[in-house]
Amino acid sequence: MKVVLVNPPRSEPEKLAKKVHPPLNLLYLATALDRNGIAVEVLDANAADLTIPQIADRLRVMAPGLIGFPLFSDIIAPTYHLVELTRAALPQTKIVLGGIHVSADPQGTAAIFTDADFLLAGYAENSLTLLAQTLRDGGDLDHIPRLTYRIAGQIVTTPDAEDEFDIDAVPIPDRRFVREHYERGAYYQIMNTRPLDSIVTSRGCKFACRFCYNAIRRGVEHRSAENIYEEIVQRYEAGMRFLDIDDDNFTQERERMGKIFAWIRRDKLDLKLFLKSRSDALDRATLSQAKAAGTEIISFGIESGVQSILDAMRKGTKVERNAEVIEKAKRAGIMVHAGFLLGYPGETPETIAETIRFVNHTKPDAVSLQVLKPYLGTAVYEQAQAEGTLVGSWDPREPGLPWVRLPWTQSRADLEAWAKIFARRVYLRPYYAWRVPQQIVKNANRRMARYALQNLRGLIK
Ligand code: B12
Ligand code: SF4
Repeated sequence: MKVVLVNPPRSEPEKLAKKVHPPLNLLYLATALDRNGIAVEVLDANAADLTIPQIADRLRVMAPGLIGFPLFSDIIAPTYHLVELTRAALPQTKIVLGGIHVSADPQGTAAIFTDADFLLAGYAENSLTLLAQTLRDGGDLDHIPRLTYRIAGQIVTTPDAEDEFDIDAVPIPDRRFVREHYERGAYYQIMNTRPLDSIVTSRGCKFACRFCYNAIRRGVEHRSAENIYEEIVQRYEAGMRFLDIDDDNFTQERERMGKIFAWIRRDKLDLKLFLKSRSDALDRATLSQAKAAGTEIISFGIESGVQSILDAMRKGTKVERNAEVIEKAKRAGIMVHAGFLLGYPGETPETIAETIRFVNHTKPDAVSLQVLKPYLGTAVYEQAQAEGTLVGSWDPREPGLPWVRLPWTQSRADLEAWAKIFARRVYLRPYYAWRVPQQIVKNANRRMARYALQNLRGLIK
């Protein structure tokens, strides 16, 4: 029996994305299946720019016994359509869903996705292997942890297993499953032109910001420095020269980070790194270590320029400290990306204006802004539900994504309009109007030029 794991297209697939990374979630799963003797393929429809009907056609030809789809909340409606088309094309094939959205609400998701046979919550290297083995060899399903399925019309979920997760024992993901996309340079980060790979060095987060999807994960697990470095060297030897460390908080474990930076320097790896960090995790010394090891960009989840909003989010950071770290990172010669969240309860046009002032004062090299999405399982989702301010739902059969109403907003479009004002007041200022073309020319980065033009058109429309 063959398994096919499908990475669905991102939202707005017709547009050039800021980044396209290898689907590590599916590569981890495929590697586990392969090691256990199960035939498996990965269809990265995001990297291949396939449309939903094209994916269903491909799957019909591949004719697997089991198909796995990850569920990301943001693209739940197209993924629902994809599952429907797949069911129609392959009536006998079993379908399993997994990933973040499933983990947040397995039973609710099963009730909606009636074309799926199984849902697996949580990390699924072991459980998906057990499921594939059981479907191949026969046997009971009830020994598979965190599995949701139907028996006689009833939705049932098996218990969690306390035992199983030893992060250093999880095999390094085998990139050969998506070799063609590496070979044609389909994986990239818009700010760099070197051959890119990404790695994940931990799972979960010890903080509990009220908007963050990490709320649904149990605890946090960190790979050891040795285990991570083995993967870094392997990817370096495969020709990769830009490494995106996709953890939300790679910098949190300072000792581990220090060892990795020291080994990169010792072995003179010609690598550029992209890290994500909380602003309170870095000081001048770590920034200079990071720079010396090749760190080119650090992305900070700044979220807001207003202290009362950061406090409401339980972000645990300070506006002044955020400003300081942006300055220190830039001084250390590292480019700064700053991410902001618009529309958290308590936001007003005045707080948005204050955040714009923060950006224009601190001048990160790149800025991105998201309108708050109340993900299932987050504290802000529950708060909005309790206060009656949650509008819409994550049911893919309903139009649009849910949002949180503020006293001064009539629709999600109001927040989107403010997001556009924010982007204009930041990116159309002389600092960025000069800086972005400078970066494009300096790096001879044609993809970034196309991306900047695409966004500029959006801003002036
Ligand atoms: C790298 C990354 C990307 C990469 C690669 C995505 C990928 N397919 O791996 C790129 C840039 C392509 C990307 C795109 C998108 N991403 Co992204 N991405 C991440 C990031 C930073 C790391 C993901 C990762 O590798 N984790 C490590 C792996 C091992 O853990 P995992 O993903 O949870 O996978 C495990 C389990 O969940 C489960 N599992 C996962 N998938 C499946 C599938 C099946 C069938 C089964 C059984 C189990 C299973 O098993 C895995 C192994 O144990 C996360 C944030 C984070 N730190 O997790 C956001 C994140 C997952 N992305 C997110 C989003 C929204 C998207 C987009 C939808 C954005 C958009 N609007 O287009 C697209 C989706 C397109 C796509 N199909 O990839 C959100 C999801 C939120 C949510 N509630 O759904 C996150 C959490 C970021 C955030 N801040 O909120 N992303
Ligand atoms: S926003 Fe960042 S620090 Fe907060 S819980 Fe999520 S990953 Fe952790």
